[in-house]
Amino acid sequence: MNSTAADRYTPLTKTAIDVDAVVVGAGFTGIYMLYRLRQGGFTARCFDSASGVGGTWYWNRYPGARCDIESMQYSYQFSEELQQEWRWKERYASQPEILAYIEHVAERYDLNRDITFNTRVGKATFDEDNDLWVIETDESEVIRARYFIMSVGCLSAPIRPKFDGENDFRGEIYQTSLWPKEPVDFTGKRVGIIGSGSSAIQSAPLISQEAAHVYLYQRTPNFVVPSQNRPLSDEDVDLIKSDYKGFRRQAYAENSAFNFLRYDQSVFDLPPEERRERLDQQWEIGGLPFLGGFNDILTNEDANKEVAGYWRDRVSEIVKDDEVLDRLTPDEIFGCKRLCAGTNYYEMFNRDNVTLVDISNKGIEMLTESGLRAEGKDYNLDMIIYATGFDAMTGSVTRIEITGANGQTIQEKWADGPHTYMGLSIAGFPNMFNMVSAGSPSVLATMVTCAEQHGDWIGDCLEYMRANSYTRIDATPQAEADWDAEVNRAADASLRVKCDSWYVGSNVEGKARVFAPYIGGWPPYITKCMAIAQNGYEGFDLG
Ligand code: N01
Repeated sequence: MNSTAADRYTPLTKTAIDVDAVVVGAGFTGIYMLYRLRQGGFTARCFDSASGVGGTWYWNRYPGARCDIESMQYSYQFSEELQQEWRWKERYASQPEILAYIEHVAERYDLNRDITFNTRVGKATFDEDNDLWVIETDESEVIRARYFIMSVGCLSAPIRPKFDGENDFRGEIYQTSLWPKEPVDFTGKRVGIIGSGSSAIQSAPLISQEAAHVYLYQRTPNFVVPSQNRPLSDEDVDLIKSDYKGFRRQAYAENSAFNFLRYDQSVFDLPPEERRERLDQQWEIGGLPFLGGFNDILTNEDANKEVAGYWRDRVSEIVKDDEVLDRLTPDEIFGCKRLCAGTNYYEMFNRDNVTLVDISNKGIEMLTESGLRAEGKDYNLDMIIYATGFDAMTGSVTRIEITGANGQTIQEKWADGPHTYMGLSIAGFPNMFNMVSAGSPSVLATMVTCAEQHGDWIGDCLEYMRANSYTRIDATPQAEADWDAEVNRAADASLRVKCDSWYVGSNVEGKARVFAPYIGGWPPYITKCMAIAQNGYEGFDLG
């Protein structure tokens, strides 16, 4: 019988570790963690299955991929030199620009030398006798580390639904979240795009400019507002750079950890005409900040309906065909799913070479040799693109075989949804940290800001452990239960729990329905994180 790498491993003494920490994932979060560990004098190795840094921004190379948080905020703030020297080109950065930025940071701080690329961490087991993690890679390497740090991303476990006849299709198949590095030629091709989330919304308008025909297969429509992306002028950049620290400080005071024009007024505080003017103004600002027009869009259903009505008016000015407009109109709470920021999305449906196919009844039935069958009709296609989303928040953690104390696996622990203490720690999984994921503001805050705050908190914690000669830290079940209750309380106060979305995991069959990120706001979250540290890591058992 073949022995596994773990069988060959013999538990060693407490000091016999290969590195202090193993970090999984080399996106924004992982590379900051690596930097922070090095600053603290810890040895570390980072692993990533990609051939370079970037995480989400490495894989999602599809045409039009772009961030929905402004570039001058979606960037690191730990170094004044770094934030002063980098010049963002657009209000919302494109994938190539963000990837170039991450590569620049990795090179500038010489981080690549501790990253092993093209290597996936498949298994991690806590060794209770020695307070360390035994980590195995798909390259059969076994590493013993005191700390195991997950920085695997919230939207990094792509979903590709299985359809009958998949192997019969003779054309090209792509997936937005696993897009190739080589350019894809759409010229003269009939392209089928499955899905109508952000990835489809960003890519379809560009693809339709080259393709002979685009068929967009939509099961559920989404609310899209114009991103109002534009090049950043020197004046835009200089204004922020003249007091970047102050600008970041203001962002820290926001629930979402980013700066935007926000009004502390109800929809019903303004008479209809002024309400409309406010919404017009927000429409011109565009993107996620559109939601800043009023403070009750996501808490009051009547306020929400008003805004949804406004959205419909604006989109009806764009889409010429009323039937298409009806199909594009969601029947749900505005902004319940993550609001999509688009460029020429609705305009695209006025083109002769674009067809919106409603698949809300039977869905995609099968792939065929020459295309696919949906809603009883055959479509001839040269290319099929899956824009079908992710097993978000937890999928990138649970696809690794992680076994904590007492032999409990992460799959068992999270069978009924994620349980965490501050999102950072999971009771029963000592010396493991989970960054920018379930239980923390993560996707509801600026991810890069969250990555730095988590990296600093973990770095400080490890320094505290070292200074006090502790080798083991584990969240108490009570602290975790209290935090779970707070995560749920905050979610229940928002309309966002009311619809199906990847926030609640409903896009994955069989997944427990739990609103995974912490929606209680950035300031209360970081205040609690600081208090925990100041009180000697309250809520943790240290040993
Ligand atoms: O994924 P999604 P996404 N048959 O889950 C459909 C971030 N992001 O990659 O809604 C047919 O939103 C599914 O239909 P339905 C951002 O946070 C950001 O587009 O389940 N269709 C849906 O339409 C975003 O929210 C940007 O009925 C199927 C689509 O696939 C998140 O990533 C850009 C299907 C999936 O939409 C996810 O966005 C891109 C099936 N079997 C991504 N299965 C920015 O703008 C699924 N679908 C920053």
